[in-house]
Amino acid sequence: MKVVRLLMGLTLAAILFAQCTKDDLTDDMQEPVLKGAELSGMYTVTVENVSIPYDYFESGVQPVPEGKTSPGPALPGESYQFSFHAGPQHRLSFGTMYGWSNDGFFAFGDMGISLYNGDNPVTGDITSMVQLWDAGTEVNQEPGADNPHNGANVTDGMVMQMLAVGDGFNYGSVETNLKVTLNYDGNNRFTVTVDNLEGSKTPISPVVWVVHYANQTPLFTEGEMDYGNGLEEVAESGNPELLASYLDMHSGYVSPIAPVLWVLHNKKDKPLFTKGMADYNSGLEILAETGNPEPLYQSLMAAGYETGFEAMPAGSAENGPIFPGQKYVFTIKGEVGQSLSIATMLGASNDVFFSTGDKGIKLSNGKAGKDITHFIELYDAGTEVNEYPGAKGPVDAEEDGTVQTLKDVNDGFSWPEAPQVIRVTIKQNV
Ligand SMILES: [Ca+2]
Ligand SMILES: [Ca+2]
Ligand SMILES: [Ca+2]
Ligand SMILES: [Ca+2]
Repeated sequence: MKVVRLLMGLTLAAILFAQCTKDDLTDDMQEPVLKGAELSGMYTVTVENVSIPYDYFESGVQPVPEGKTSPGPALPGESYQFSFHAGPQHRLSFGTMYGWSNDGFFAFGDMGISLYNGDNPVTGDITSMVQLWDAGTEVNQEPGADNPHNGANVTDGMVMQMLAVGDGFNYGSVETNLKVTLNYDGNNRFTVTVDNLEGSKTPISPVVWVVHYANQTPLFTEGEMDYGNGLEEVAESGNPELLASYLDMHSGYVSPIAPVLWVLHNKKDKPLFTKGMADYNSGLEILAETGNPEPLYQSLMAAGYETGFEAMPAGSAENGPIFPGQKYVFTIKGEVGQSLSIATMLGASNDVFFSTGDKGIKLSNGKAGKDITHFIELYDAGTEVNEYPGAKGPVDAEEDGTVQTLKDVNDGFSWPEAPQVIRVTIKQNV
């Protein structure tokens, strides 16, 4: 589903770009819109984060037991395996039905588990972090293959640990039924194996999983009613579809945009970088790797440029990056014919930044706001090795590269297109 949506998004973007080439738009920008207007003035620039604000990072379902070719339960002696990406800021939650129960499921605590211990990925046997839960959506009956599982529907029950329910039935301990192992594959990728042990008392259902953030309870909240997003179906029938599609709709890459640096210059100058050449070592590396524009700003000031940066989101009293729905608004004093370059870090990256390119864009007359997003591209500073988008690990690796568009880097990752994250408009104040 997500693949389809992503492809649709890319197709749409391709169509939009196909309608006008960069040169057409540059020509248009050079055309004075207001004949006879003042040839200098203030411009207001607005930089917005237009990303879709997904709640979670990644999600999925593994419906096929290892070694099988079609979806189905994992019987005793069988297992499920699934892989995902995560950084130190992420947590993992999953759910799988205790098949021979009415509404029992195995899961971590409601906030999931951390995947890093300081700088080190967590690996090994994590079975002790798994518990058996009662979804609170069906009256319990004796677990087991030969017992009826036609308990009455419950509409006001709470999700609780089975141990706390105290129904008197013997489900076996988690350790006698399951073994859950976490493996680190490198490059921010983990693989989880859920072994349904030979001596297990029950089959288990396809595993639904989600990689999320701290303080989120994506599958359930202990002591509260089921959310109605599909966990009831997982816990009562082992059907993962509803929950998996809900999580899929709410999972994806989201990045903040860092404070925006701007500089005015002559059209022949390339004050920020030269495409295809190493970073000038005047502050772009810091901007691209940490989001801090100040060292680059200081260098440009020292070199005599008209420059500045905006670090305070509109309507906020504190400096910080802009998240989806937020924007920076700032004013620059420029002259028609001067070039404007901007640079701002794509927050959830190693050294990727948005820029108008090494030549910048030409300021023109016109009090109507112009959307200049089509001049903005994502660049890689060539100073830190890229990692899986949004799952940056704790250790950084120096990169001895050149500044180039992210497209030209070809790092094999699927990054967003610039207009999926940023919108930049400029308006001349008359
Ligand atoms: Ca129950
Ligand atoms: Ca029910
Ligand atoms: Ca570096
Ligand atoms: Ca890089």
